[in-house]
Amino acid sequence: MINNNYAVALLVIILVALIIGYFEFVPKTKEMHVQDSSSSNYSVGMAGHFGSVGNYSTADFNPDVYMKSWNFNELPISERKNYYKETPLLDNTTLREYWIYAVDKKIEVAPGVFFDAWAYNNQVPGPTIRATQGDTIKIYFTNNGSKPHTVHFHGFHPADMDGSMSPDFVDPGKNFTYEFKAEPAGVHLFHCHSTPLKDHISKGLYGMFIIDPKNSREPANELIMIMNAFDTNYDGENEIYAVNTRAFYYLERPIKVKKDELVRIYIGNMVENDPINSIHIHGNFFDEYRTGTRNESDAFTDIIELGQGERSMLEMRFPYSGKYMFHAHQSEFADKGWMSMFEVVE
Ligand SMILES: [Cu+2]
Repeated sequence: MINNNYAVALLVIILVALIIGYFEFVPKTKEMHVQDSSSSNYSVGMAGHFGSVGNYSTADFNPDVYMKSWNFNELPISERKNYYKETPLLDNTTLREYWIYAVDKKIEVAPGVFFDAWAYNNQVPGPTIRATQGDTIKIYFTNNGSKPHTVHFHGFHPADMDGSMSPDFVDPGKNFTYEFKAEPAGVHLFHCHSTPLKDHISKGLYGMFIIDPKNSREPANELIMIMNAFDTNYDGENEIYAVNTRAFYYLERPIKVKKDELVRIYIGNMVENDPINSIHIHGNFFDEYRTGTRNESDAFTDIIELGQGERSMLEMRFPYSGKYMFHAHQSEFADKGWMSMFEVVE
């Protein structure tokens, strides 16, 4: 009899514990493991759980590789020649030819969160194009996507190379060749200029365009960063913010730099739906060269703000080893993915 009472009491305790456990645990689990792009609770779950944000289920885009690549130099030679060719010219400049295509592509912007993007060469941001001032750039553009697209470059070029007016729109299945001289030296961008422009940019059709000055810059650990964001539920607001597409990616995998080495960041802002973005670096200050067009530093600071389409070149040396955050100083953006880390090593 006593044994039966004990058994019943034990059963009741176990049941109560299970019920409490369910309500305590399950809602948190749902926040941390969103599997579709319709939930706007994603960031709420992520912000407080820095240790669990690195498990991307696809490996088709690597922000570490993107950050340090240009002119398809991340590819083996046999594959690279399908997208890039350089030819020395008699005037000591270089002809640089690129094969760029647009495509509809599902991309993973946070672990398990997918976004129906439009992408150049299967990636967001598109491949970085880099030349020296005075070089000739030729872009063989093919539109393999479902909407009319273009490639519009910042910098000097003739009007018919601007890729912005409706006669310039390249229909699906068609192609166009852009040709111009790389001018002026600096940190620029390229992006689709088809309409509605807001859609074509926020869907992911943009990339970095770097023009090095004729007298090359001091060697540095160079990092390419495009601040971007994704409206995953199409409500006109962004649910995910990042540098180089993947939320919290560099927080989980800190960017390694050496103590005292020169670090140079080429950064641009392509965030839609928010008028301004920023980058703030902990434990250090940097020289800012706005648009990278002049040799004199425009500011010595630890934060800059950039409107959409703006970009900058930042140079710094870390005096101490250790881990240092860098992130948007708009706290909401930081909580929703635009939070990253440097690891300074001896
Ligand atoms: Cu477009």
